[in-house]
Amino acid sequence: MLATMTATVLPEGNLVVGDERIASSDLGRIDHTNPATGEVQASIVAAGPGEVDRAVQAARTAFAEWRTWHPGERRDVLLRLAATIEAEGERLGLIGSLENGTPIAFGALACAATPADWFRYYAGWVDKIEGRTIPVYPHDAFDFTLHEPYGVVAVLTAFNAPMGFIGLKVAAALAAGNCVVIKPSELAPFTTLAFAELCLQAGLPAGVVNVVTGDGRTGDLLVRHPGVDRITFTGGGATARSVVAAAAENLTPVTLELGGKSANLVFADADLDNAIAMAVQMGVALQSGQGCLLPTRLLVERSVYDEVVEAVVDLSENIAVGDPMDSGTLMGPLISERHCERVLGVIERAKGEGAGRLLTGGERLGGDLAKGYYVAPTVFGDVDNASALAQHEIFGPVLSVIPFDDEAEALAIANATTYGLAGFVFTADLARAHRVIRGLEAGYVSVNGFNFFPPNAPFGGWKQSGHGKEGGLEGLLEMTRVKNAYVLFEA
Ligand code: TXE
Repeated sequence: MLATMTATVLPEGNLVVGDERIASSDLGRIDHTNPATGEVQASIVAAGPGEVDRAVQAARTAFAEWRTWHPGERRDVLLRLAATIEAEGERLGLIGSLENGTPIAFGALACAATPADWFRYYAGWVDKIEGRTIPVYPHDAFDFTLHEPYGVVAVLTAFNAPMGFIGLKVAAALAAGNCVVIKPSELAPFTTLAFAELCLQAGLPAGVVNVVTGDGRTGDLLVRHPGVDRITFTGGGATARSVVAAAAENLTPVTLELGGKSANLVFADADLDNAIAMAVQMGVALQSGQGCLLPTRLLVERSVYDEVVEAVVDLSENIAVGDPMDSGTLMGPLISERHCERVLGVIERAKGEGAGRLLTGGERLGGDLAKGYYVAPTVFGDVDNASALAQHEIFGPVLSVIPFDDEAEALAIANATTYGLAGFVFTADLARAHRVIRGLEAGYVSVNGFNFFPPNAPFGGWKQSGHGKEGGLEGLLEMTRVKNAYVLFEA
């Protein structure tokens, strides 16, 4: 049944270049494995130099016309695209569950409703990209600024939320008048391919959105292409270093949205039930821990530490782990065998080094889940913040709990990391909340809750979590270049 459904639901895995579909390349094809079953279910083209060049040329050709569209028309076609994505929510959610194990309960939200929201929001900006007039002298001169599109934007995305990244990156790029070449992760390419078809269906001209699938080789070819005017990358730090080095060849500007090891500070005066529920939902279960901004370090004030740890362990042991196609599943598999083994290796090393006390989990799940890439919800207590367990992003369902005695110590622990993506705070003390907001070295801080990627707010990391913003006016301006013009007509 699953095989039949997969065959009918997953796109064929061919490149979308202009209005062409390319089914082969010199680099061959790459198999795709369903992470819940461990079975090969489809394949994608690995785009080579020729295909990447054709995609960049298609974007360049389309750009000449796309940038001259009346703003109202560009706004309207992006609104149509948002509606088209939303109408396909169930199918996109299904594809998402098959490609990266996102639980179907969240599929339509993650793969359709959220990206559609971002396209509606940025459609609203199209006719409001305003510049400034600059006071100049003599008075018969005129000076002003323009925000112009870059042209061809290369969009490289990670496996864990491909449609989310399309919302964060492509909506702003198109609203600003750019065209895009998207290179999704080879581990989750299919929702992006489905998106490209929906763009044509909604009336975007061929070439405005192009998709070249493949692995790092294809990504590297795209980043190095001299026809690419701007790059926006979401992924890991190691890959980001390769991307920046390759982009340096043409001095192509790059936005980097990278990993994190975000701290979640729970003070004794907080609503502890709320804090505990959030700590487990976001620090262990969500996306099986495969999320960049997830609060994977739980810092708890010592006076409530034992109470919170006991409740966190109990809640973690009751997370509904299972088949992502089952509507009751809260946590699905990790993305691949290799990643699953990597996470289990981190857990074993942490146990061996005495980085903390393993309180629950730590093992690969068997039984009905043995064929998939499942790691049990895992919690370590009394973790040494200097340990690899606390310092390095694991990208799995592994929570490190650390006690603190006072606000200054909590901030020192939270900031003692090379990352700076997000910070979370639970407290009833408003003054303390504002002190901690200012004290955290992170691009995003959330107090007593979490506002799930609203399109009107800027998201992006500090330090080695990257630079650049996605969302809000900041995200739009990232996709434009400023031109200053001075005009003088002798009277
Ligand atoms: O990333 P990878 P993954 C981060 C998360 C974690 C990582 C996991 O923290 O570190 O992403 O995602 C392509 N030249 N974020 O494993 O391996 C590759 O094919 C050019 C942060 O997918 O870095 C894929 O398309 N491209 C994020 C993309 O790069 C190359 C939220 C990323 O791959 C390449 C979610 C190369 N040499 C996850 N090698 C945030 N901050 O928003 C690979 N690629």
